[in-house]
Amino acid sequence: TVKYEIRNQVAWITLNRPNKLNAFTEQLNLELKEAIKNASKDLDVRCLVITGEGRSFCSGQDLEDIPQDLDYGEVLRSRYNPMVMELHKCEKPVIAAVNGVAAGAGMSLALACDFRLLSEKASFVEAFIHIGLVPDAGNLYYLPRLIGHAKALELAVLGEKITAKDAERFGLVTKVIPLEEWTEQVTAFAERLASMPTAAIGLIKKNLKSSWVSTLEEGLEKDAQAQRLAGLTADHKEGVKAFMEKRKPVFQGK
Ligand code: LHQ
Repeated sequence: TVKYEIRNQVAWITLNRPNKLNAFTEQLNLELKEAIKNASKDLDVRCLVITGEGRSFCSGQDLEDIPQDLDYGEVLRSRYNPMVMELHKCEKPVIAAVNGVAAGAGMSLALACDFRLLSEKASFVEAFIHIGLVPDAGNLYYLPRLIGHAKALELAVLGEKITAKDAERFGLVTKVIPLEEWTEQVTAFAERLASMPTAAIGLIKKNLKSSWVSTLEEGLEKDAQAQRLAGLTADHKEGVKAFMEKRKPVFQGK
């Protein structure tokens, strides 16, 4: 239910249940988690792209496949939370290439990624409220951090369809891409990230996340620790050397 391909140091992870708009089953949760884990540790991968097959990104939990033997808390703990944590731990840039609707936990998945590229026809739906549930899988953690408390509350409670344009307006997306340029632009963006100083990107991700729970003093110390590591990389040496030689740097991701 997940396609996994590596091209030019980019891991392409495609949710593949198009007839159900790529709704989550236990199998899909598991395969996605494994794909993220594999890409995170594969030395040949320097960027991850998560996207959906067909006309949708992901429609959230498959409502025909809600397990009867577990309460929802356990469904989240056993199937969704490990997947979100795998993304959280990933030290490489992760792009959600939102090709169509991202609803419920499908929206949560996109929020947990570092970049959101949206096709013109993509949309977000906080579908949970329409079936009397609450946003889960990290949705209420990421959303206020991305767009602020007031807007997060509005979206989560009202559950209205958020068009790509709306999402762009309130800062939820990196870029909205015209349909005819979709594959080309997503590929170019992913390959650009894959050619950047990967270790430094990992350190930026780590320190940005911890900034939410750090004092300034702690943050300054984390800057120092991260810069010590970044300063020891071959990519840093190459960056300075290329600058001096007035040429484009060639980074190796370490
Ligand atoms: C679907 C689904 C779907 C099954 C489309 N399931 N078939 C919850 C519970 C417990 C624990 C864990 O956590 C969660 C987390 C959650 O994610 S809760 C939220 C679950 N998701 C939803 O409530 C979204 C339900 N889907 C929709 O609201 C719409 O389908 C959206 C807005 C996604 C797309 O609308 P349309 O573009 O109009 O497409 P459609 O509704 O016609 O759907 C196409 C087909 O896909 C249709 O089947 P059919 O046989 O009629 O062609 C849908 O039944 C099926 N489908 N989402 N989540």
